[in-house]
Amino acid sequence: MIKEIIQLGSFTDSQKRIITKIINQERLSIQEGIELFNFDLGILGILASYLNKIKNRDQVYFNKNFHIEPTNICIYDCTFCSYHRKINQEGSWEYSMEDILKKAESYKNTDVTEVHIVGGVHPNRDLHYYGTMIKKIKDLLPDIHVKAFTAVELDFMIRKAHVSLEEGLLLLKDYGLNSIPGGGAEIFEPEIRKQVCHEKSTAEQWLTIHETAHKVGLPSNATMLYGHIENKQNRIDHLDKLRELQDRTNGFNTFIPLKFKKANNSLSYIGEVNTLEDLKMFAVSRIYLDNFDHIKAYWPMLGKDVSQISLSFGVDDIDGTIDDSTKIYSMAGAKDQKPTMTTNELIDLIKTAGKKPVERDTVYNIVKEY
Ligand code: V47
Ligand code: SF4
Repeated sequence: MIKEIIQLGSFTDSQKRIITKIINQERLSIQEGIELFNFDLGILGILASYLNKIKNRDQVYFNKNFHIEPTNICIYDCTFCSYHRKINQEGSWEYSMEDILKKAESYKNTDVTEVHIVGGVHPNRDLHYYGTMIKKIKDLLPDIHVKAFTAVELDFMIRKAHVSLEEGLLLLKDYGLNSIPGGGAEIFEPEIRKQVCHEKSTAEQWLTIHETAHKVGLPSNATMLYGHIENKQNRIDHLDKLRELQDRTNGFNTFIPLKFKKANNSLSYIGEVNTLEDLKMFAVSRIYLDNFDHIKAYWPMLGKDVSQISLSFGVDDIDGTIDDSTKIYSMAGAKDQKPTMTTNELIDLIKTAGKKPVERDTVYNIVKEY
């Protein structure tokens, strides 16, 4: 196998060593991770697919989900974000509890398994407000999995309630929180973080919140915002911190590389990276994060076509049906302005890529194989 792959191109000695390590499933160093970006895309695809096949065979996961975005009012001002507004600013929204429960109620007697709740960091809403929201949603939809609040939202709401991080997470768990989404991680490198989200929770805080969540029995996802002002070293350093935490807790379900989308934000002038770079990012993530079972391509951000192609670059999950319930990416210029996929569309997308569609719940229990 190693020989066959090496015969496919002309590689430096160092690249040959890296290929050999990957095929033998040995862990790559930070330096080797950075070097991966210099590989030909086709070879990266082969290597990432090889590792993905060992972990997931030909299975590609999706779920039936919807989002609730209670507000886009946010105390922060991340430069990449097209979504946030100040109180009373044009384009702001703040749904009432009644609106939110009406939305949840519309999923009664459906086979949706997950609600993903995420929004701006509202100055006046605290842990008990959001906890009550979760509890009332669970009263309406007792079997739904509530994946809610980025570490940045949690950081604020828990501090506002004057309880410790662990107490805050346990309180939310008691209200019905089941897991934590991966947002707010952006890029951990302090200098870059200062330029893209200087006010909000630090990298250390993000990592501590996820570590504590894992400790109290709340699994979570991890993300990285790529394709803005960060460099390759920053990306691998970020992955390395996630890999290190996963070694200690094994609490991450999946890693989601989030591509910077340029419309309507202060970083628009940078533009967006091309598809080749997206595919490299997915393949490198699959190769470097040897202790993550799953790599997700979030189709509302990436588009359906590129998400489908990513299945040949180490990706084994494309998120879910969404049902036109999120605005984060449409406001940043994503192609699908009303993101929705029926189950049949998801199945078809996966099957045409030569893979096996598997409906999962949030924590990767199999719901149905197609
Ligand atoms: O933290 C905001 C990102 C995140 C832009 O856990 C942007 O399953 C690109 O975390 N361009 C929130 N990205 C969303 C998120 C998420 C999404 C899908 C699935 C899961 C999961 C989590 O959205 C933010 C930020 O990194 N974001 N604006 C933008 N212009
Ligand atoms: Fe607020 Fe999140 Fe947007 Fe930052 S990314 S401004 S924290 S909504």
